[in-house]
Amino acid sequence: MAKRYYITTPIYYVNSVPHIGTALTTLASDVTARFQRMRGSEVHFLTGTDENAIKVAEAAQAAGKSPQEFVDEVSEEFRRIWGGMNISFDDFIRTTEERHTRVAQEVFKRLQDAGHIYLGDYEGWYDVTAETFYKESELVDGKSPDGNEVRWVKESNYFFRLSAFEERLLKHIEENPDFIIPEVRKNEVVSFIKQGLHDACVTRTNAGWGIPVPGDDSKVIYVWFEALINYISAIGWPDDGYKEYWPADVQWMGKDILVRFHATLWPAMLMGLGVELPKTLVGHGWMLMGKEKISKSKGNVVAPLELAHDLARRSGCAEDVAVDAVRYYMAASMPYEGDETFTSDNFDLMYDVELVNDLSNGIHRVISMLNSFCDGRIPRGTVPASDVLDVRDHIRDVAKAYSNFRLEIASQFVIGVAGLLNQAIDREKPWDLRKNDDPRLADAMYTLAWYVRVLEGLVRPIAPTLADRICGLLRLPETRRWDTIGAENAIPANHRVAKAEAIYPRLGQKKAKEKKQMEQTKVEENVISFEEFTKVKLRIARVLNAERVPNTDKLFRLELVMGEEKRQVVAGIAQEYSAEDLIGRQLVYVSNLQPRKVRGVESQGMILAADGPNGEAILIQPDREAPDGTSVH
Ligand code: ME8
Repeated sequence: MAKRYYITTPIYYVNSVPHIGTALTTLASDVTARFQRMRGSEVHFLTGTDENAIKVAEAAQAAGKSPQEFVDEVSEEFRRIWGGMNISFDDFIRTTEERHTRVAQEVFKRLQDAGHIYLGDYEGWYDVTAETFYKESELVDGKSPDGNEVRWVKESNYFFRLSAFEERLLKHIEENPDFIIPEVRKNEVVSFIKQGLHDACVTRTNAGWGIPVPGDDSKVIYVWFEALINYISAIGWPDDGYKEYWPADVQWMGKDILVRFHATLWPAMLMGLGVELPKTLVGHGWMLMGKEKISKSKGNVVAPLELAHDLARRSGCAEDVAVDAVRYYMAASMPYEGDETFTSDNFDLMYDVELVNDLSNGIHRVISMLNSFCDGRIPRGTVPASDVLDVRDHIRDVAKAYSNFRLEIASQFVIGVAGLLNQAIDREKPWDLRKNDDPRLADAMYTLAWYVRVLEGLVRPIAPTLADRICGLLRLPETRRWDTIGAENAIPANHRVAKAEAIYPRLGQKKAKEKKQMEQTKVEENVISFEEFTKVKLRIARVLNAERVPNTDKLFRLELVMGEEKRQVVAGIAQEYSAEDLIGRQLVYVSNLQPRKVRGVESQGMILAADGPNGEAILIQPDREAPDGTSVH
């Protein structure tokens, strides 16, 4: 049997349930798995829960439950949430399972027999939150480098001779450029190893929870040491069958657990066992809230399914596609080298601009036109060669980004294709062709339907339910194989489509509708105080330059001047205004809005526009010229 494409996530501590930080790694792994399956790989996707930690036992005690009862419940909750997020894992390992404890003990024994583990005395600081040992010199103001409380531990313990692996680790990293990505993380690992590795303490006193050291019941195996083993215990190591999966093709994780654990301790353990190293370790950045990492210990968590549920409630989209909006948001804002900040405004903006305007509206327009101009059928036609070439370029770029674990880039290209679809609609103007009984209508509508089909395939790894919904509109089976995306004959002749349906209704529209209803029923509006209003700084700004944001349908990057100061904003007004219309014009600008990224471009504020009757933007301009930078009240 061909070797499987083996993908792993970290196994999560069961001291609380998943939030969008933990979900980020799992989603990244799921997108990789779904893409590789479409590529024709036999995928094996493993996730699971890390249940033997001291903090898990402490959380159980706090909940008034026995540790086993507690881990059973929380682990089940992880499964439920991953199910709700449509995570397509093939196996779920729990470190309290016999298949794991047996292998963890076997690994310990083999390393001990080979002389890699010895008995010694441990005295030092222990961070229970991160389950990590620290040297005195590593503490910052008496706390761990991450700011967690530490406690002094003095025990006789077993040590793993990590120091003996320095040279081999450095050599492996150097010879295998894809072993650790991104590059910045690799550099961190290399400098960490070069500072000198200390032997790792790999046991703790047995306090009644954990995997006992073989032959010494007074100790349990240090939770990190045995947790890492899950990646091979789940695939049946040491039985030969494990080679069907191992080495893992990609091990996804956040940067917090890469340097000390996955890129040093773990490969050294494998070297000691004589087992091959994983092919690639990806250590992505963090999702922040404000300036802090989203984390259960900080208590600033956002639960992924609640975010989806809330979106469904506010926008009116179905719950299952709301989950895909969250999946899309995570993929599109995947922090690769740096970190990303979660705000609900960013989430809403991404939803309205990318999913509603670009994707859902484009598809809706095509299906509506097929219904009204072509009797609900896709006529036989030909796609212009230039569209085929353009789209194939995009398909290649999306595939490259998925293969290189760059989800944020893949999402940009996918939405870029939605942009091309909208441009094709505006270029073909099927409504004119129809009015003039022009026979070119068949080619035009076939081309547009072909774009929708392409989008369905490209977006599938990120948003499988959304892709199914698109298939429902096209009445075509799902695209299973990547290499069929963009085939020109992908749609049977005179194929009948479904009635049009807006998959993602606009949040803005819903708000506008609600507002109208409120006015009609004379419900009192939320009032704000004068002080609250004055917090918003409005100023007159002049447009110095206007450039289209590449691969978007509606976005301009505007350079604004206000006296001495220059700012840039991204504004969705390209369908209503051209660059010539805009340059030199004075506008009203909100100058103290938190900057945010729109399609990779920083938007430092917002310009004011009214919502026209069809949702179009109508810019607000001063009645006569005022000096640039003048305050507006
Ligand atoms: O560390 N942003 O488990 P854990 C991005 N059990 N990713 C985040 C994140 C955030 N704000 N918060 C969490 C453990 N993560 C160990 C792993 S593996 C053998 C043992 C993600 O429950 C990120 O992948 O603390 C991080 O590495 C992982 O969740 C930590 O999960």
